[in-house]
Parts: sequence; C-alpha cells; structure tokens
Amino acid sequence: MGNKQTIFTAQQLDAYQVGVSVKYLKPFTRLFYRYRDLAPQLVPLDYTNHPDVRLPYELIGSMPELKDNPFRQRIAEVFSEDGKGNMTLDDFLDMFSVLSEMAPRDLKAYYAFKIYDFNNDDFICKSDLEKTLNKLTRNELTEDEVRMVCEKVIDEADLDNDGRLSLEDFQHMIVRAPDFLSTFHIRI
Ligand SMILES: [Ca+2]
Ligand SMILES: [Ca+2]
Repeated sequence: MGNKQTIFTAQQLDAYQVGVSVKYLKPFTRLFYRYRDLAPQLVPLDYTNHPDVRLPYELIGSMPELKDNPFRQRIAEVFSEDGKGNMTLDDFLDMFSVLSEMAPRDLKAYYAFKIYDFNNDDFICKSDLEKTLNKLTRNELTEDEVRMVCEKVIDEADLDNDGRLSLEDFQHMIVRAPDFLSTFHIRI
C-alpha cells in the first residue's frame, strides 16, 4: 500500500503520533504492541534500522481477532509481502487498518476481491466463488446449493458476460450483497 516506512522506537511512537490524525492514534500504538507481544524475543522495540523481522503465519493466524475467521489464511497471504502469510510489521499494520471498522468500503472491497481470488489471476471465477461461499457459510450448504448460488451470483454480477467476476463486477455485486464484506470487519 504505497510507500511504506515504519521507523520508530517505543519512545518515538509518541512523536510519530503527533503527525497522525487522532482517530488512528490508539490503534497504531496498540497494533505495534500486539505485533510485538506475539513474539517479544523476535520483535525489537527499536525499528530505526528497519529490522528484517517476519512473524510466522502460525502466530498471526492464532490471534483471537483472526482465529475464528474462515478466511484467516487467505487474509494473511494477501497482506504478506512473501505471499505466504508471514508478516512484517508493515504487513501487519496494513492488514489491520484494512480490516478495521474505520477503513472505507472501497478499500475493503478491493482487498476482499484479492482474498476471494484464490488463484491470484485477478478474476473471481466459479471455483474461486465456490471456495468463497463454502467458507462464508462454513460448509453448511450442499454442493448443489453452492453451485446454484454461484451461478446466480455470476449471472447477476457478471456485467461483461465473460463468465467470471472482474474487480468492477465484484464492486457492483457487493452493493447488493454486503454479506461478502462481513467477514472483513475486525474491531481493533
Ligand atoms: Ca481467480
Ligand atoms: Ca465479468
């Protein structure tokens, strides 16, 4: 997400915050310590020299905010620089700002699209959508039901009739089906 720079020590956090709008103050500080608390032995307090620290997915995915989210692994993969869910502090801050209730809907929609695009080809095709629905409904639908819903969703949202959903199709769809964003709100 744009130019990334995270330079602060615990003391510098306070100074850093002076330039940050008030509504982001608390989450930022809290998030840094949440990250650090996952592995205090790995994460230094001093980020002045850009320490090359990545916390393994196992630690990220077991956080209470994520552990019950059926998309937790995809979420971590999408936000991690290495694509495998292992996260730098920057990755971690990005992830939680997008998931926070304060993030604009368009930004959430953009990342939701990436998360649902399981094979990373920039389209949500039928098989991506089936995986998505199975996760959203926690496997409570039968195969036939999933197939039916997918067909209906693609039928209604596929504006250019190519049988798959582009980001534009998707944005159009979630206006009418906001449930597709519901798993991407986290109180931080
Ligand atoms: Ca895809
Ligand atoms: Ca399409």
